[in-house]
Amino acid sequence: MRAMITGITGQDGSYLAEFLLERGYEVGGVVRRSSSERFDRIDAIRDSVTIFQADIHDQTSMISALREFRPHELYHLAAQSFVPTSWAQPVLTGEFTGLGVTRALEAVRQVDPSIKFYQASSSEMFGKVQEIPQTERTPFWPRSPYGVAKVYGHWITVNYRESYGIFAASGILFNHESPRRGLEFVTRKISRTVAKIALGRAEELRLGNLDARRDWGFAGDYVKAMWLMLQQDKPEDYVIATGETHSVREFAERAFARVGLDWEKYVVVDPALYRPAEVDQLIGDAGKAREKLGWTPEVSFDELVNLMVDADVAALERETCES
Ligand code: NAP
Ligand code: F7E
Repeated sequence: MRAMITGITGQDGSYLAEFLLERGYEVGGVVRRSSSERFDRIDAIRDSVTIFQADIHDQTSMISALREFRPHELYHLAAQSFVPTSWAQPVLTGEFTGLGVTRALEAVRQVDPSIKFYQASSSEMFGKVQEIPQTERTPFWPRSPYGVAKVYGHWITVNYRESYGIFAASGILFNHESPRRGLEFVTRKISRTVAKIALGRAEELRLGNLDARRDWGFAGDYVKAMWLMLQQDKPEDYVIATGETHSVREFAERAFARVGLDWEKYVVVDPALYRPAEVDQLIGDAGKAREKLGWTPEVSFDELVNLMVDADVAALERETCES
């Protein structure tokens, strides 16, 4: 089996590539050209995957990559994925995160409509939540240009399924984190800064809205759900979540506790980090995924916080030894 991943250099792309390689897949990765290559997340598997230079902004390059690699499955993960940037660059976010999905689907339609397609939909589509917990049937009310673009990506995936019979499935994934999470996202910002404070290299942690609540899981668990969706007889959409919600404050409290510190002594609230419109609380019901895919998350909230803090402490200590 051959699988192609757009966004292979990102958090999820790197875990998914490892997961597929372990199952004997040949893996191709779409990487856009930039002045400096950023392959750190896939360093360990760099020689086991085939890299194709393409950009989801460029239809021709997507078609060429598929023509050359001829995958059986395409996991479309590439996107502008940081919510605050979507207010700073709303048009670019619409292009990459929204229309990029159409370009990926068009490439499938034109090259080989039997390629199975996975779309990385998001709990940000629920935004101002219309029911608690959120399921596949909960109406969307996105609260950022990112969320709006993801709603477009979600519906164009459904539309290509209905229009052309493409095996296109959308995973509505709630927040999932790991030591490979980008440093700008709140969980990694917390784990990294806590590690720095514990090692005497920082004095405070500046955060925005401490009351925001998220359903946080471990990325390694979530990529398995992506694969399971493409192994079913019929393409469908699934919510992937833990079913627990925690506040940013709780995440910070646990992270500081892991290194034996009191969070209240170090966290500074910075109103500049508040968002123009906030998603106050998310909690998903992954009952359908449990029943139909046999999927359940394995890493708990406490384990997630601990493993992220431990990884950042270890990484900083390694950096010290090397310098
Ligand atoms: P991420 O770490 O930000 O990775 C995004 C990837 O997309 C990177 O490899 C990036 O490449 C690539 N990319 C961005 N623009 C591109 C372009 N124009 N052409 C080609 N590649 C481009 O995101 P992630 O956390 O792994 O998330 C993966 C997907 O799931 C995203 O679509 C995200 O929106 C969605 N999602 C994430 C979560 C979550 O909690 N993590 C939840 C729901 C949905 P560079 O290295 O070149 O920047
Ligand atoms: O924010 C609050 C912030 O940036 C989480 C993306 O993967 O998950 C992610 O989107 C919450 C928000 O993730 C800071 O206001 C407080 O309420 O870690 P985040 P996100 O916006 O939930 C979804 C599912 C995706 O699809 C996205 O691609 O934390 N918060 N203080 C802060 N957030 C950040 N980043 N930085 C702070 O200092």
